[in-house]
Amino acid sequence: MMVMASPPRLVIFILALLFFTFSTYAIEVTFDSKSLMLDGERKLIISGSIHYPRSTADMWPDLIKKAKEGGLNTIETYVFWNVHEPQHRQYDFTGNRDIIRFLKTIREENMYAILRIGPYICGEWNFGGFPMWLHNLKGIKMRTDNDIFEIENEYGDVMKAYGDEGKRYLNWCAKLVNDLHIGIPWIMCKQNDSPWPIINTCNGFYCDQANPNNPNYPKIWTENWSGWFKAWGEATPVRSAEDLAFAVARFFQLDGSVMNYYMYHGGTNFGRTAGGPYIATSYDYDAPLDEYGNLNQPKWGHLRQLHKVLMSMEEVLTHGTRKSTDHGDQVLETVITYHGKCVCFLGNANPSKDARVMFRGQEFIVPAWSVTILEDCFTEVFNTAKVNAQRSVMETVKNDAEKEPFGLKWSWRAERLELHDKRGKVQGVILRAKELMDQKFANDTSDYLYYFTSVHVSKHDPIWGKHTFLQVTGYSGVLHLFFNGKYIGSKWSHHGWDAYTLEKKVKLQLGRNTIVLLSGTVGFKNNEPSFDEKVVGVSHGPVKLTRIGRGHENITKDLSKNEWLYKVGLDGEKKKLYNEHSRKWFTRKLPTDRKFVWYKTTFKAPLGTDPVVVDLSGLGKGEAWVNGHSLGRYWQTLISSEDACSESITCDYRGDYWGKKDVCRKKCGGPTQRWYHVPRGFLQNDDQDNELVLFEEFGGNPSYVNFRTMTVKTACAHAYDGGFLELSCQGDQVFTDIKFAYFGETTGSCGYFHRGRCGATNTMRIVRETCLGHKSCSFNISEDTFGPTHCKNNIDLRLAVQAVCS
Ligand SMILES: *[C@@H]1O[C@H](CO)[C@@H](O)[C@H](O)[C@H]1NC(C)=O
Ligand SMILES: *[C@@H]1O[C@H](CO)[C@@H](O)[C@H](O)[C@H]1NC(C)=O
Ligand SMILES: *[C@@H]1O[C@H](CO)[C@@H](O)[C@H](O)[C@H]1NC(C)=O
Ligand SMILES: CC(=O)N[C@H]1CO[C@H](CO)[C@@H](O)[C@@H]1O
Repeated sequence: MMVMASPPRLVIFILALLFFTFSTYAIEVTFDSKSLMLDGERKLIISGSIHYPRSTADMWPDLIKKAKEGGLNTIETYVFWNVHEPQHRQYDFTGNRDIIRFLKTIREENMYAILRIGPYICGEWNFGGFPMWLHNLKGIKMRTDNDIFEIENEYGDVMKAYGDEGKRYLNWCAKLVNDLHIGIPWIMCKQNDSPWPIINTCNGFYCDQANPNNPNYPKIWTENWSGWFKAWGEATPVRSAEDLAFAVARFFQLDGSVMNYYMYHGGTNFGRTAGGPYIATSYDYDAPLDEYGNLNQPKWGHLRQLHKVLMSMEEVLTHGTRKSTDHGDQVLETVITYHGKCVCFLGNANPSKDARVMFRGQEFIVPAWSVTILEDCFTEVFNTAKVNAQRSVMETVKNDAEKEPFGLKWSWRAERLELHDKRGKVQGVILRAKELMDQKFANDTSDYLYYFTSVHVSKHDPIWGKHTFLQVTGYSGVLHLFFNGKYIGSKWSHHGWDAYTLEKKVKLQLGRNTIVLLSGTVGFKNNEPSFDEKVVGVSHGPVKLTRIGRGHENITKDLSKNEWLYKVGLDGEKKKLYNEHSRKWFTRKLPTDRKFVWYKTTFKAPLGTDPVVVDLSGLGKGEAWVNGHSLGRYWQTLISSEDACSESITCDYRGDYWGKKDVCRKKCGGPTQRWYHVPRGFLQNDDQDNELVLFEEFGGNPSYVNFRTMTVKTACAHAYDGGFLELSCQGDQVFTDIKFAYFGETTGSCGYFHRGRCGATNTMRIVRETCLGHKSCSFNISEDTFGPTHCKNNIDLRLAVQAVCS
């Protein structure tokens, strides 16, 4: 089941298009209905989102290079306010927050950049990119006509909820940015009423049917959702290469000229940057580049071929005149002509029926839910449903630098929980209030906030008795409960945003009884109207003691207006246990299944250049650090439901991706994430020891933890006659075996290919000769290459290959 009930990735609003030239000189960016123009020259913009804080600075050159090789000419990113100004007036542009270095890296590849300046950003990013201190400024009302709050972004979908003030504010924003005269166009996503000259643009899985609100605007697709994000307790979403290519080809068929993949590289929500709440640490997004920066094949390669075809037609697509003819049954032909040149698209949006289209005297078979592109309105050069790119099967490989991969030696320390002392006192209190506070008041410097109170009970008190319960209602996150110095229970919100009530029987004592609530957030909300005002923590409560009376009537004492004391964060966080070497850690009696424990171990970095991951199986919930860098939160015990995945190995790409395409999900019935990215930039080189520290909140066993690398072990293809196939291994690996190779009639899929009745008998020998011992190899797929197949004319000739890399 799809779990995010909140609207998908919402919205957008103002975004500046900032184009960097190859030289240091700026260029002028203008537009009309057909395209953007850079210094007067029409351009197709094929862009992809890569968010700089979701990778490390040393990964940027490779990611951007792979994006360029993948056929993009532009990289898009948000600007993340809360990473740059975590505390009021304290700025940070170091490490992976160095946006200028990121933009320079883009320029070094001779690519353009689109900058979405925010300040609000949706992006499954903590609190929509707003620093929490902003919310706590006196008199502020966010995202509306309010003097303290300034500028806006991604507003279209939520504006209505702000009434007239919302509209006034929208116009104020538009005027503000226009008055800056910076020489580049401004755009607002999903803002159908954007005021001139701010271009409204579309976000979605498909944007072919969306049109700008002014005939003089180009058609821009700012967020083409290349996949989807993961949340704790959910399975892994998958969007097929065929469907994504279909959406892109349709968009360019129907007047599109600027398109951006959201995401091209999703990356990782390091530290506590994930929003949601309950957005997972991996932000892989099933994007063309995977979380670690590997090619996600066949998506990357299939789209690359499409981009090459589109770019080869740039002149006609950006200048030409379009004429579309409806063939019925959702089949649409579009002819685009310019100065005697011609490009044609045959689109079949029927989700189940292949189409035979007669076009200029030729018959074309256009598979269901696909687009065929004809280079000169005659030769088919691409069909979105025919994937010629390799399918890579990623596998983890054990750490060759460790002699005993499962023999990590652990030491540990218990978290020093803050409970009342004998006299009822607590240390480190930052606030006393006669109310239950929303956790946001603490400015989000830690996931954890303590709430303390105490109750005096006398013999005559109506709640004094044996059958007394403590009930606490919390919102959005995790709660641990302590009574009279003892842990009595935990509970958490199901999806992250819902309320939950924890009820536990307690043993009252005469005199003082102490109550401690330890509330933990798992990312703050990042979307929907007034998301910044949603309750977090034990806020409204109530917190009450209830005794069940003799006649089963309940006697209740509401503690919500008691005096409450507040303390932020864990003791281990304050002592920086994730990055210090002076304190004592224990090596004996390693505890397992114990709450609130810190674990530490050392390991050697795996050799080579393949991405490094750590397997956190066996643990509960918490946060992990390597050499002081946070890898993010982990949550191994929140299991996704069994029934959200398809039974079959392949998922049908046909039909609208959203909603019913839940069948494409993977990894149901297990933890949402098993492998956590350890960027090589966090590791010490050579033979030096690296340190892994875990804070385990729920209880688990670290003995299963191990480090691995992620690489391509199997490369498969099922490519079409007339196409071109390139097979590659990753890093330093080469092809060492060919398990299957046949050109002719072939069926099945990777790992399960079968020969049909006819085919070229030399295929295996030719593939072996070409590929074995090489990092990559390529073929023109035809009888010229593999020899005669003796297949009848009505058989689709395909090359099926399964190769092994090592
Ligand atoms: C949170 O930030 C606000 C605004 O900067 C500040 O006034 C307030 O004192 C901070 N609260 C805490 C608990 O640090
Ligand atoms: C009394 O409280 C108990 C424990 O919360 C609850 O299960 C029960 O429904 C309550 N009874 C009444 C009559 O409200
Ligand atoms: C594929 O064919 C093209 C032209 O037909 C040729 O230039 C190219 O070298 C061939 N590639 C391979 C790998 O055979
Ligand atoms: C999920 C979503 O927002 N889909 C949208 C994608 O774009 C099309 C066309 O603009 C909309 O109709 C969909 O609602």
